Amino acid sequence: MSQSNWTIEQVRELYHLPLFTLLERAHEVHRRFHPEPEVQLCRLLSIKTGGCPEDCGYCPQSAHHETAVDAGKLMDSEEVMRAARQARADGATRFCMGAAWRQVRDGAEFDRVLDMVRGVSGLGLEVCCTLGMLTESQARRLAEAGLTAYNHNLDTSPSFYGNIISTRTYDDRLRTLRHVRDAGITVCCGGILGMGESEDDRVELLHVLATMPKPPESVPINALVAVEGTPLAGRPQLPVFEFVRAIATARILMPASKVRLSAGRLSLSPEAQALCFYAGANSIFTGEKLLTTSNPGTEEDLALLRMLGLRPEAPQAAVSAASRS
Ligand code: SAM
Ligand code: DTB
Ligand code: SF4
Repeated sequence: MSQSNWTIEQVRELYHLPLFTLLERAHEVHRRFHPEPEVQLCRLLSIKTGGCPEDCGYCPQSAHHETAVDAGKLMDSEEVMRAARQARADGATRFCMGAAWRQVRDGAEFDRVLDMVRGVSGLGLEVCCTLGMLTESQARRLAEAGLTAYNHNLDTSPSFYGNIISTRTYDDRLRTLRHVRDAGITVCCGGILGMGESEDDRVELLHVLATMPKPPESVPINALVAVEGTPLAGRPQLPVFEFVRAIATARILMPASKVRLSAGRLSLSPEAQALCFYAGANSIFTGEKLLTTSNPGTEEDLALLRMLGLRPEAPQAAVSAASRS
């Protein structure tokens, strides 16, 4: 899919349609592009936790905030492989490794991450990493190691961004995303809703995502997990219908992408999650932990999908062939 020419007015109009009109349109697009009643299960692992020099206002891993998260070292590769095998056994088809780094530094630790990418890819899983900013050559090395996707979120609109993060700019984010794209790695890029942004900020974020030279193949939509000790602790939850509107709009704007109902599901009822799936969400993280915060358990999620007549997405044919070797 190449660059789309949605205008900001068109996106705003979609977002503000009567809810059922928006849902109908989104669901129709969803059925056309994703005819199977499937939801991809992904698993997250924090391979390097806490002590991050960035000051992202939502993040429990920032060294700028006093939270219950302690800084740790880069995990051992064998331990990572154990977690990836468990994820595959639990039905996940994508494994995402996160590090609380501002940017990747060349050296022994990056070499170990490259080994982890090779190892997880060898299990037949899609492999995603989120490691902070990347140079062109680092993106190339990740691609060579077999990385499927790189997650790097824009988080919010360009105008609201400065209220949340001061240690890097929107343009820094866009630069890394370009490096990822140029290296031939698929892009995973989305945002967080419920940080105090306006409806128009949500519209702007969706517009930026949808009008990139090529839209992200994967769009994670996170509901803020308001963690104690972060500047956003105590923030009231976003009304569910705002969240659903953002998912439906994302589905219409980026029809072929995976829209991922990401962090914050513990604060969404089964009914709210069902609406999100109807609106076009077709992926979740499973397992009791995201990176540092809690998430519904796998059994609970499988029961919810069953109840809704949805099923976990099966591994792709090529991927399952790799996993038999
Ligand atoms: N340090 C890397 C970076 O910022 O790109 C990777 C890890 S970072 C934790 C990955 C993403 O998690 C962030 O971009 C943000 O969108 C999301 N995230 C972090 N804390 C969150 C929270 N409390 N609630 C919702 N999403 C959160
Ligand atoms: C994304 O957009 N959401 C995931 C993934 N990308 C890396 C991370 C959510 C993290 C939630 C807070 C935590 O558990 O620390
Ligand atoms: Fe660091 Fe990423 Fe958390 Fe920001 S979101 S503080 S860059 S780990």
